[in-house]
Amino acid sequence: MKHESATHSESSSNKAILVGVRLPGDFSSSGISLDELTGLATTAEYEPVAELTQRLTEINPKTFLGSGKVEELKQAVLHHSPEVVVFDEELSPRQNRELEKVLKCRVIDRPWIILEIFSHHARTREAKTQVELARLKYALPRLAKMWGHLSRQRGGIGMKDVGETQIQLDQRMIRNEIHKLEKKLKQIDREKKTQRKSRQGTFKVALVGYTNVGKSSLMNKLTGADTLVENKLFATLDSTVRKVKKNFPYPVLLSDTVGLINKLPHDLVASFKSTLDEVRDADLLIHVVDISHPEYKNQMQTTDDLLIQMEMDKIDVALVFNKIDSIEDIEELERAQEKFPSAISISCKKDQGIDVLRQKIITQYEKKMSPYQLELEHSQAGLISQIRKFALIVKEDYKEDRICLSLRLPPGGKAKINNILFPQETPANS
Ligand SMILES: Nc1nc2c(ncn2[C@@H]2O[C@H](COP(=O)(O)OP(=O)(O)OP(=O)(O)O)[C@@H](O)[C@H]2O)c(=O)[nH]1
Ligand SMILES: [Mg+2]
Repeated sequence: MKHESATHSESSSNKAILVGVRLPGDFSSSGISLDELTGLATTAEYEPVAELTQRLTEINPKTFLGSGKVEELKQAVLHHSPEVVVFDEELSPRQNRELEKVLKCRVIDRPWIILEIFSHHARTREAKTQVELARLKYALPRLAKMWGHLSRQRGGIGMKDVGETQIQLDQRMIRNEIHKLEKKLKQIDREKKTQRKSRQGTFKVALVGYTNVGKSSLMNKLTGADTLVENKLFATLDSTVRKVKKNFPYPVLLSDTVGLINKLPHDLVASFKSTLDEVRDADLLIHVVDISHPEYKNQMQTTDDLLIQMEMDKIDVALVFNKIDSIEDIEELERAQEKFPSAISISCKKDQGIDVLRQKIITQYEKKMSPYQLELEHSQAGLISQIRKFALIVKEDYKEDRICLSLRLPPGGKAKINNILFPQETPANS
């Protein structure tokens, strides 16, 4: 896996021991891979120093792992004196507490490390509110334990903004805080709804996919924008929407958004509703896959599953295989292309296949357009330039008493025509 390694040369205080398991009922023969957890840990600025894996026949309700493995883990903790032990699964509050007691070391699980990363990467009011809400919801049932976590303010990432005051908060106050954040999000939601309404009548394309597959890179390629691209998990947390006109016969709204990952904390998905609504509103999804990644099939499956969970599986999808420049096994690419013949293979890095993808977007757009006949007075001829901004004018027929236009309109185009013809009849902020 390609991740930036954290630089902790001067300090070893961020050392982490990673723990992965194969859950009961999972009979796959492949080894237990901690590559992704390593990526999450390094992105969260920990330095993985040891790994421990176990196939579980049953989950111990008290300590998650069997007693022998817990003992082994205890020895590893004594040996390495890490800052944290990170589990690749979600632990129950009880398991988390017990493990900390036995190991005498801070224990965090996969949802928490994802929340730490989100918290660190959140920039906008919306993202910050969403992450804070998810963090508090996660913390609530774990309160006794979280006091310890929240008070131990590690330098570097995550918990800083939780602050001293929260240590004194009781459950009721956290509930109040959750309530406040939910209200704030509702307000943000309303604002975004108004924004989305104003975009009616323009074809909307949303980039979706696993984290780090190259969504923002593709956004930049298609728009000429400079959205943050980083070899980091969850570099993007917000939705960026841009109007693309260059090389398209009519403007397209393209949105880049937060990446997905396996075992995404449930509260986080729920909290990111307003960010993800940008995707829900799209006419076409571009599902970007990093075809050079050894786990690309699982990543595709996770993305498909999450799209279903988020009720976005009814939207048309164009599949894109990115990073073909760094693929090692060319036969694997051929197999993938055979299995998904409509997929478009591209490389953002080498600028390959982008034109083919652009053409595909145009084809999909045109498929969604419906024919429409419009008659205008000659005095309304000035409106044609406004109509041309979003509709395809197939024919302009200047008759003696009127102008007859044969149009092809995108979804929402009729409402937009009405807005242009009768601007005063549409309330501005409804
Ligand atoms: N080799 C290669 N690397 C690429 C390509 N496209 C993107 N990358 C790299 O992949 C990494 C992730 O790219 P991003 O565009 O930030 O990916 P993302 O899907 O937006 O990631 P998140 O926002 O973190 O979910 C960066 O290091 C990019 O330079 C490509 O075509 N080939
Ligand atoms: Mg991104």
